[in-house]
Amino acid sequence: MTPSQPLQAKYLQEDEISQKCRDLLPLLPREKGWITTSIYQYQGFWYPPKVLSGLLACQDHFQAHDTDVLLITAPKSGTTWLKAILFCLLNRAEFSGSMQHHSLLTQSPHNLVPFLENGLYFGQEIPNLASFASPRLFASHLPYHLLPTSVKDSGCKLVYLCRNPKDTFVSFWHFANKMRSKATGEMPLGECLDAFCRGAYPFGPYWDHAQGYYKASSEMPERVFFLRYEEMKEDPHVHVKRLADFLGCPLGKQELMDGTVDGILRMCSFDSLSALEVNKSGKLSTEVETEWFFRKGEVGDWLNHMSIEMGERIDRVTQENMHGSGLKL
Ligand code: PAP
Repeated sequence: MTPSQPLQAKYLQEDEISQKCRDLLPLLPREKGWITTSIYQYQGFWYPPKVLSGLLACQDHFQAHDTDVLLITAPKSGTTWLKAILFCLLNRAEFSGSMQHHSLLTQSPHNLVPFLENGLYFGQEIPNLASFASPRLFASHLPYHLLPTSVKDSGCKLVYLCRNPKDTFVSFWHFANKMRSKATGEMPLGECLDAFCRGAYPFGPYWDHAQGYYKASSEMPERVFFLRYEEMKEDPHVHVKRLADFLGCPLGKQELMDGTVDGILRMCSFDSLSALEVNKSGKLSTEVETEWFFRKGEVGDWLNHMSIEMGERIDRVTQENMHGSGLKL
């Protein structure tokens, strides 16, 4: 890739989409994208073309198993962190006693817990998932109503992580600017804020995304676990234990005393993960640099980038779009 070529020319290439997606695009509402030239609205949510292609392939081909665990997030809600924690929880027997040879030391959480529409089903070929051991752990940014039918029909478990919309927005804006090449330049924050408030950014609208899973978790608490980034930050021990219970692998008496939870949280902390070589200088198959997933990892960083008025605007639009769901963000 030459320095003057926008990164998106290699990532999210529009000419690599499926014929099904290609036929669909002209029929869909279109907006300017933050990373790709355009994003398209499909069944109420917005996607870059290649992600839409992955979504359609995933809906057509992904067969969920009853034992699967899916981590679902809107982008920039703390996906990388929860991927690491869930991987540790579900594979803790393998690494009991010593974290020295833990897979997280040498592999990105995004490789250990791959995305569906945004990863495994991203290319032209239907992936072979036979090598994934049970319980399989995947991630997705898909809204609830667009999950593959097999996910809803199976007994698989969904963990949904959401984050304060103002921090989510600021995190996404930073990430989008990294994804854009120097030649394309930064997106003005105000322009992105307008789009965010209209819901027109990848996997938006934010509030519809969160509400879909909040409703599902209220109706099926044994299948859908609703968690907030901020509460994980405040009391991670409590929520790791709740997660283990939900996933059907509760922490035993011995584990509760021998520092297992401390070990997992230390391993998955922002400081530990971001200091690892694989997360400092690695690249995912999508060309995304692993260090872009680690910026600050703090609650309330939006105040360093937006005015109070801008924050109030996000609060107002979030409030207006809550439709009396009972969800407070
Ligand atoms: P994705 O949805 O595109 O996969 P995601 O991991 O949700 O990305 O977004 C990265 C955010 O999670 C960053 O937030 P920030 O921009 O506000 O800093 C990143 O710093 C944060 N993050 C990554 N790892 C951790 C961690 N171990 N603990 C807490 N926050 C983290």
